[in-house]
Amino acid sequence: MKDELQIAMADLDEERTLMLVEERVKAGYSSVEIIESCRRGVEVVGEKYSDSHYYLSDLIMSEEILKGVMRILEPYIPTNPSVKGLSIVMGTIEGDIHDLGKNIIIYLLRSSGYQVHDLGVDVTPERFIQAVNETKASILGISVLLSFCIGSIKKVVDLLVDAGLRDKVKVVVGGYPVNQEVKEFTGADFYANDVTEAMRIYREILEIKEDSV
Ligand code: B12
Repeated sequence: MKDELQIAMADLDEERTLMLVEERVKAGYSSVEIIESCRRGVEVVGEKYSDSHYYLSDLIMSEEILKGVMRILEPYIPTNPSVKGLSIVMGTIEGDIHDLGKNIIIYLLRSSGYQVHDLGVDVTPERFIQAVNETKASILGISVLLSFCIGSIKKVVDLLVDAGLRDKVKVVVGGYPVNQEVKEFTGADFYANDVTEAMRIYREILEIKEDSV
């Protein structure tokens, strides 16, 4: 079935994308479903960029449209009282400045009640460890879009082991190139390359934490 929202996003048709988002909100679609359609649209933008049908400016345009989508969705993201106070450190790994996906996940987590410490982009493995120490976070989320930066995530996990923190922190990696192989290579606990799976994982971690109390 053709997804009109995905197509509008892929065509970089801002007006139509935002109109369809408004329509879907009114029709009762969840924020996660709407974001997922948009993400698939941006994926097509990336493919068109790779095929030289789109330019770098088009990638930047997709970012602008996605920000507009998030502005519409923000008031509709449901809160979950049981997550109050659970602390998460998030950042994009060293060498990588992609942050759209990370920011979407942060939006959703904060709106759900999680306390998220956003380290931004191009974050060194040492900075991640420092932040976990400072905040006593129990979840570390690392975003990666550039395949050649995946090695630095393994370094983060190794440093957590060296610091004696590995048992205290669940590591979640996310982004376009992550898969089971990346999870195993880096030593992470979970991986997600779409918003539905990402939010399922955070719920699962929450349940594990509640069971262990
Ligand atoms: C937009 C974009 C850009 C924008 C980024 C703007 C920004 N502020 O982020 C700009 C123009 C700056 C850019 C630059 C570059 N880009 Co770029 N970019 C993209 C593009 C088209 C979309 C990425 C995106 O934002 N998708 C939408 C979001 C919503 O999806 P997402 O990131 O996957 O996030 C979702 C999930 O993965 C997950 N998630 C993400 N992070 C996390 C974290 C956690 C903890 C969890 C749980 C989940 C999670 O949830 C999100 C919500 O659904 C992709 C193509 C693609 N298919 O991904 C290329 C792509 C990632 N870029 C690429 C490249 C090569 C570059 C450049 C090197 C280009 C250049 N020649 O200069 C530079 C890199 C600069 C750098 N050092 O980082 C390649 C990477 C190839 C590779 N495998 O290594 C891609 C795949 C394009 C391609 N096909 O060639 N890019």
